[in-house]
Formats: sequence, C-alpha cells, structure tokens
Amino acid sequence: MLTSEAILPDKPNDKRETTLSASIGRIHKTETVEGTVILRGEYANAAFMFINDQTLRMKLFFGETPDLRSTPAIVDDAAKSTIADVEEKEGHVVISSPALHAVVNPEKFSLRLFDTEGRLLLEEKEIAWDEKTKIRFAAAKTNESRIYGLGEKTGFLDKNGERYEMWNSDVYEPHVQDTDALYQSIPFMIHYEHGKPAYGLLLDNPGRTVFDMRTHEDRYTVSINSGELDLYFLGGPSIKDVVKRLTDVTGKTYMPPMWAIGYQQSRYSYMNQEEVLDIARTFRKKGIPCDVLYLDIHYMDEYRVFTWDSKRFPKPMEMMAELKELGFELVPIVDPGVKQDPKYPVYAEGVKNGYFCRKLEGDIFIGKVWPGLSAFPDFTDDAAAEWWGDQHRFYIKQGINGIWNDMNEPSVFNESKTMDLDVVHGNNGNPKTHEEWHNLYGFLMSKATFEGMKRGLSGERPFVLTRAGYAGIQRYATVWTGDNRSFWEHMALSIPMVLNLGMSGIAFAGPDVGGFSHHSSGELVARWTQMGAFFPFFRNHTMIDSRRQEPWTFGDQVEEICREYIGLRYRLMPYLYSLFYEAHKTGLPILRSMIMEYPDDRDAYNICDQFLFGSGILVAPIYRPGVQSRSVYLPEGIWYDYRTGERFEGGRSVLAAAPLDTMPLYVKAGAVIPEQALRQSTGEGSEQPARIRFYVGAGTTDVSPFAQYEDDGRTYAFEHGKYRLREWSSRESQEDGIRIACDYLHDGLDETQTAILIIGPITAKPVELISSGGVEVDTWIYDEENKLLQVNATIKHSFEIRIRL
Ligand code: MIG
Repeated sequence: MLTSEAILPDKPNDKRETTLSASIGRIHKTETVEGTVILRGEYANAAFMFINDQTLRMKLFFGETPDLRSTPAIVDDAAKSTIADVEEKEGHVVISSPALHAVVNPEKFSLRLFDTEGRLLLEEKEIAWDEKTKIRFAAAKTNESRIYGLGEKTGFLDKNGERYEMWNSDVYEPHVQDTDALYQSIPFMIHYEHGKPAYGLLLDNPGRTVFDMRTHEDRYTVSINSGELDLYFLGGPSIKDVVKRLTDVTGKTYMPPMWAIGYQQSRYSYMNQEEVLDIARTFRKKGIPCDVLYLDIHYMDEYRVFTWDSKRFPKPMEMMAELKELGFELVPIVDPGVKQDPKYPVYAEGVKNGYFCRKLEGDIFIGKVWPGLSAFPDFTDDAAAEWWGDQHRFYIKQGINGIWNDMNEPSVFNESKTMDLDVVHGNNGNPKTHEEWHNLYGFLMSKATFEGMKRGLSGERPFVLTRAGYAGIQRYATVWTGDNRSFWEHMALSIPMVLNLGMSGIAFAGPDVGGFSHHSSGELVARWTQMGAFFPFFRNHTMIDSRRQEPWTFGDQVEEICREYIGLRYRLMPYLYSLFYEAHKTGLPILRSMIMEYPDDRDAYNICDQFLFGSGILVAPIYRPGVQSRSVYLPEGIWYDYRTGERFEGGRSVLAAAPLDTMPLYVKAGAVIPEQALRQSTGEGSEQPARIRFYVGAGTTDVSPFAQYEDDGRTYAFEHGKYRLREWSSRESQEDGIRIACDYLHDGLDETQTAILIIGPITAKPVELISSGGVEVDTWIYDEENKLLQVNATIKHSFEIRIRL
C-alpha cells in the first residue's frame, strides 16, 4: 500500500508532454509504387495505401522504401491494397478512393480526410518526433467530440478527456480510473460528433503507446514509444460502419461452439476431481442451467502445463466421462510459463528445439511465475507456435474442447512485471524486441492455442478464453476482463468496459460475474447474475480464499433469482446465438451502447448504466445495493416491458420497479425474438416447438428484420452450408393489418419445423389469418387477456401470414 508519501510536492510529472522537434516538412516528390502513394518530405516520408475504399493506411518512414509488412493483428486480406487515385488540385495532393479523399498540403505536410460528400472527417494537427522512435500524431477534436473504443479501459463510455496507455499489464490493484493500462491493448478509437460522420483510427503498434484525449482541448494525440507509426483511418459514416470496417482489417469474432455461450462456473480453484463432480451434480440437482466448469491452476502437477496433479485428479478420464454425461464441458487454465525442469518433457523439448524466448546473446529468458523459474514460448515463430498448439492434444484426448489462457501479458513476478524488454522474438526471421511487440504476446499465445485446438479437434469448434490481447484477438479468443473485485462499482464499471471492447471489435467478452477478489454478497451475486445473463461471456469466477460464489451459496432467494435469469439466457439462446453469428459475419458487437444504436440521440452519448442486447432488447441492470427502482432511458420508439407487456413511448426516462428478483428489461416494438424452451445445457435436446415472439406496434415505422441463425452448434459444417438463416419481420398498415413474414436466406438444414408464433399486442381478436408460401397454420388462438395471438404452425420455407384485424 502506498501512503501520502507517494504524492511528493516535488514529484516530477512524468506524464507531461515533451516538445518534439522534427516533422515531415515540405513534400518535394509524389510517386506511386504498386498502388502505394509515397510522399517524400524534407525530414521523413509517408506511404499511403487504400486497404479498401473506406480504409486508408498511412505509414511514416525514414529510409528509401517503406516496410509495408503488418503485424499479425491485420488480416491477410487487408494487405492487398486497392488502387488509389492521385492528383494535384489547387496546390494540394489529393489521394482518393471512391469513398475517401486525403488532402495533403505539400508546403508543410498536413493532412485532412474527407468523405465523398465533402464532409471533413479528420484533420491532422501534428506528426512529430525527437528521436526517430518517439513519434506523436495529433488530430483535431472539440469539446463536443465523443471518443469510443480503446479496448479494455476503466472509466465511462465516452473517453474524451481521458488518457490511456497501451501496455498489457497484470494489474492486481483495483481497477479504478487511474489504472489505465490493463491486460488488453486495443490501440483503436472512434471519433464521433453529433450530426457529423464518425471515423476510426487504428494504430498498429504493439509496443507501449499512449492515446491522450486530455492534455489538449483542441486535439488528441497518439504517441508511440518504439517501432513505427502505422495508422489506419477508417471511414463511417455511422459508428456501426466504423466497427465493421475495423473488423474488416483486424478480423471478425470466431464462431464459438454454442456451449461456450452458456452459463459457466469457475473458482480459483476447484481443488480436486470430487469437488468438480460435486459442483456439476449440484447444478443438475438444483436445476440451474450450466454448460462449463473451469479448472484453475491447482489441477496441474506443480503448475506444469499439460500435466495433471495425480493426487487431486487421479482419474481425469472418469471425471470427464461423468461431466459429459451430465452435459458439461471442462476448461482448464494454461499459462505460458513452462517450468524450468530438465526432467519435464515440455521444457526439455522447448529448449532442444529453440522454442523459448531468448536474449540476443542467446540465453533463454527465465522468469518467475507459479511453477517457479520458467521459460516462455516464443509464439512469434511459427514452429514454436505450432509446437505449443499441438501440446493441447494432451487435453483433447481427455475430451476437453476449451482452453483458458491466463498470465499471458506475459505476467512475470519481477520488478517490470513482464518479460525483459531486450528479449528478441524471432518472428520467422524478422526479429522484434519484446519492447516493440509486448502487446502481441497474449494474442499470439491464444492464436497458437486456437489453431492447435482446431487442428486437434478435427471438425469441432474450440473455445479459447484469454486475459491478454491486442487488436484482432477476437479472431482467436474470448476476452474476460481479469481480476476485478466483488465491488458494486466493478459491476457498474464492467458495462462501459465491455461496450467499448465491443466497439473495438471484440464482441465476445465479459467480466468475472460476482467479482473475483474480495467477498461477494448474495445481493451482489443476484444483481450481477441478472446482468451477466445478457453479457456475451457469462462466467462466475472468484478468488482463492474468498467466500464461495456458486449461485446456491446465499440462500433460497438468491438461488432462485440466479436460476431464473440464467434460465432466461437459455430461453433466449436462439436470439443470442444469432447475434454471435452476426458478430462473426459483420463484426458488430452483441452488447451495444445506446449511442451505437441511436446515434442521433444527443442524450445517449455517455449512457453506460444500461445497454442494448442486440438491437431489440434493452437491459437496465441494478448496480447498487438496496435499490428497488431505477430510471431507465428509453430512446425514441415504442417499448414493452418484457415481463408485463406494458407499453411505453420512448424519447424519455421512465421509473422502473426493480425489487431484488427483477431487472428491468424492455423490448422494442418491431423486434422479433426467437426463443426456445428452457434447458439445462445448450446441448440438451427438447421436444418443444420453437417459439418466435413478434413485438408489433411500431406502426408504419420501418423496422429491420431479425436474422435468425441455426446450425449444429458444435462443428464447422456451417462453413460448408449446413446452416439455416431466416429473416423474421412484421409490417403494419391501415389497409392490410399486420403481416408477419419469414424469409429463408439460406436453408442448409432442410427440416420442417413446428413453431409457435406469438404476435402482439393486438387489441382485438383478428378476423382472419391468410397465409401464403411455405407455412401451414395448424391452429390459432387469441389470448384476450394478454392481447396476444398464438399461431401454431408448421414451417417449411419462406412464408407470409396476413392478420386481418
Ligand atoms: O495471479 O490462476 O486473473 O482469474 O484465477 C493469479 C489463478 C493468477 C489470475 C487470473 C485469475 C485466476 C488466477 N490468476
């Protein structure tokens, strides 16, 4: 613990901005080499290339030719450039794609970016450096600028006024607002100003970098400490568009197996085989749905990865068989540190083949972590990465399909908290120091793990959970936000954190529900489980020696609340799984900020104590103790209370009742929500018909259809067409009444389906139902009390039902 001594009166402010001297200077030559436009300046040069019409890459370089290789964050497709058009206009150099124009003043290099409608997106204010390694980029902002993204950060949603460092750090201190470097570094931001087009800025530099939106009123700065200034400007015009473009460059969320989006239970640690089985049996006995249990570090033989502690886990195969029988998956933790022990084959093999990180002089870097002195694989080398990936066959052959990567910042128990900066990563012959590539270590570990698991699982989808990551981590792993505490404040904090992760391309993320360290209370677990049921990643995890945190620990009422809300997630699984597919295809997050869905709403820019689950469901968690009601902001449109059906007009705040067993939930008129009958795990079958719930009442407003996605939930057969994608929609008009429609976009399952369509609210009993296309209406009933029409139908392919009122 620090004391007041930490705030010495003469303590130098090490975060003060330094004055940088050099700049690009006057441009004296413009040339185009294979689609890349090179502007040669007095002191440095800039290379521009369009990755696609909406994405312009700019790299600063000092020598003769630019090194246009990218880091592994960038997907291969993004390496291809589209042809840029260069012309001189009124003394300016204009570099254009069909969507963007970069206008450079060659007198003293300055850059402005416009869209095709001539609207200014970005105005560069400075590119400067003192030594060639400390480079700063600045662009204009105003007090009206809203800044989003920046990955896993503390604080609120809008980051204007904040300053963040990107340096993957194992921070056990509480995640308060001034711990600004956490486990993940996503050097990406979205700039948005009301009424203007949004744009994105990605800095592809995995060393220590700083995004400063605090020091100056009129500009933000992006600084690098080592390596190169490699920027991507991403066009909009909407925030959603920017996120889509970011994920065109850094990749889309991997398609997880369905079990990985079920409820998960963890503890540091379930200490032995009996305890694991006991937890699994208790879930089933109590009827609380759950898909996954975790093994934290105590399962290993003295923390040697790829081993079992034979006393605690004498019969892992037997344990796995019972878990599978009960419908559970098991996810063990794997840290990067490999115990220095010549008798341990993983260590011996790694040394023999040169797979571990070394200093330039050739010594293997040895650092202390849980196993004691340890070596760390050099995941930048393909051979080492492949070797590491293949080690996972150890788990696969026991029936394990998911892996939890921890400590991969990498965290080392020394003064710098990480690997020595002068370690040289081989990187297949293009060496990088650890200082230059630190933020990629966890990314590359999870990539090696994901790819190794995928190879080993022959056709099944793996699940990988990671603590550390860099831009693009969504291609290989799910992100959990590390060691939070069982504090109400940390529950509240997790909302903007996960919303901004989503706006940084990472759709599949979540915090430790209930909080990791410190001791949770029943009320906190109840409230956090209610909220967690709507987070993409939903795992309850807690610290060694903390009060137990399973849903049944706190008495009947809390247990019942957890059962109810975890159950609700399982009932909404068809909706949630479809959102995952959307994230996988488009990059859009599952948890969405109000501003992302309602960008024209001036009041929405910093709302982060409520969020949207997809675009149809609004979730308003209770994040303080003793609270029985809260104000909920309903954006424009018509909203229904999910439970009571009560109708609200939006564009205002309402006061929602929220006794402990209730978290306010609203559904937007026009939404269609596919649901299923309750089950105890995602793999459990059901004889119940599917349920599609149509929330009508949007009037003649245009509402977008909901795309329901279905496949086997476990394999890659969907990549070969084995899936079904259907769009559900409802339309209303004076003359026609209500029309509900189902449009098959892809029918790779080829099954007839029995379904219950629930449509409402409808004020009076319909006169008649007229169906056309691939549906048979078996029966229909009008439920007068709830104002709902229930249609029992057999569905074969696209259809429409007209409901005459
Ligand atoms: O220093 O493996 O964030 O989830 O339970 C602690 C033990 C190391 C940190 C992880 C936490 C995990 C714990 N690990």
